[in-house]
Amino acid sequence: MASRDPASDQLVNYKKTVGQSDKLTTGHGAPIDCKTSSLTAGPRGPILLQDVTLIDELAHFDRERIPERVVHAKGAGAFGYFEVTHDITKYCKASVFSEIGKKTPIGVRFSTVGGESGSADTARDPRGFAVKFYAEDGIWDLVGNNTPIFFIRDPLFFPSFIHTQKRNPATHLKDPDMFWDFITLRPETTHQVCFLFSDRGTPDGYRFMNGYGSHTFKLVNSKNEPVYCKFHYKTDQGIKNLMADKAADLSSSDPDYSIRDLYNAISQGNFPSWTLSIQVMTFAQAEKWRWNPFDLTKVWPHSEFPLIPVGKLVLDRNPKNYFAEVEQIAFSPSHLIPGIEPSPDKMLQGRLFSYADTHRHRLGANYLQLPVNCPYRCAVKNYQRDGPQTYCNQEGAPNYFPNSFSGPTECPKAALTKFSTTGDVMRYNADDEDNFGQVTSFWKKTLKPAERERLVENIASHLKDASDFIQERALKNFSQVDAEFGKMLRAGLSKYARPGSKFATANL
Ligand code: HDE
Repeated sequence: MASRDPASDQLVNYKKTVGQSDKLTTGHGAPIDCKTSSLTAGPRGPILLQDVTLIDELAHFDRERIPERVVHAKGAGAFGYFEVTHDITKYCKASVFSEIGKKTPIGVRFSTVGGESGSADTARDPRGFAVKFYAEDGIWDLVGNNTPIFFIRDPLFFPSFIHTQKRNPATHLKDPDMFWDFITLRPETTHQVCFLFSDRGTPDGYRFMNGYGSHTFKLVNSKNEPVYCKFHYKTDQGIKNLMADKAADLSSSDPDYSIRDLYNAISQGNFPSWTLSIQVMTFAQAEKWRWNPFDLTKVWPHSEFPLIPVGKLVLDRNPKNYFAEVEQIAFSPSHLIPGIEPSPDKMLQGRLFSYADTHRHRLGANYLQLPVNCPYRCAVKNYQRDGPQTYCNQEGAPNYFPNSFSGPTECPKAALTKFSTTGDVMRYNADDEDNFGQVTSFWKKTLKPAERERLVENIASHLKDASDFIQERALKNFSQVDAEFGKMLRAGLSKYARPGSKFATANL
């Protein structure tokens, strides 16, 4: 037989590893005599209620699906380790960085964002890149994307923004008006939109892209001195993107392209890795910086805040079971360990709430007891008890605090660093912050001429389906990035113009 890739041979290899079949049992472990016929009264007769085998089978099947993630529903996962290569203890006391050579087990899930769990892997979309560190003192989740920035800077917009990327409530179709209406009404999206419609919007699978923690975090050292920080995880495989036509072809010929690529690479011992670095900004620098250091629509230029290398993320194990280890893996920016703290970034603050909330809905109140989520390198000791699917209920330990019976006690050393904040409480409008300055330098300095042309073409071929007035508004925004950008986009749109559209007669 012609040789196939490891993903295709998964069952063949399973058989080789396992050898003989085990005995078939019910969910309660009793042997099953027959798996081919229901229990009936006579050969054509009705089924008996006492056919426990059938009922067990159907009832379990009826409950196989859990809600898919409201965003990032389609994904691939793998496991491995993080190894420290450089000492950053002067910035951070977190256990994962404590000494060069130290290894911490990790779990990673890559994803697309807007599509459902059956959607195509090569869609133009940001990619999720979430890393779970199973540290000695708890779980640290770095729930990042393949982009250093995001579309919005206030979490109040997030549900609306996501609605515009999903389906129209009446037609159940993706809707270019919804998509471009929101984007053009909120010009702070322009930076991320340019990233998304550039070549990096369609990475060649998950191995050839970078990851970014994106937000500003706070690192704290053993003297409790804080600095602000951003995390970058750069691919050691090099960046590889798919051109738009290839990505579109793969959407139909191999919609699971990225999952397959990751699984096969790891199976073949070709372990992908990423170099983790940080950027550091002192509190004094943050106060004087020309941009808001907590604005997620902005990068910190490397020329001002150089990358400081920290270590390597290596993926060397495929999941043994996708549902158990990937569908049920639950990341949250609120899963932090001593030494890593949130900054005032409003988007991060919103996310600190949202993730554990969605996990309680999607996986249940005890989602942290699932093997893939539990902090297995340390013991969980607290006063939470019971609830659905309780597995570790802390035996006979007291379930109230304070108590006189050796229940767990506080660790004052784990306190967050003190910080002061002042200001009038109100809803601050951040519309007028600079929405275009960094995009202009992306357009002029980062992109090469051919890349600019592809960016314009990728936008035009999508924007063309929106209403004319929305296309006009988009042109106005992109022209503020650079007049040439606006001109090229107008020309691009006129190529696709619908008969009667004002772009058909555009004055070029
Ligand atoms: Fe997420 N996001 N997000 N997000 N996000 C989710 O959590 C949310 C944001 C990211 O592989 C959800 O478990 C809000 C930025 C990744 O399991 C949900 C806001 C970044 C994943 C959620 C953001 C991300 C998610 C859906 C604005 C990059 C997949 C299911 C304040 C820095 C993780 C789930 C995985 C998933 C909320 C914005 C990355 C609903 C409210 C910015 C990689 O909780």
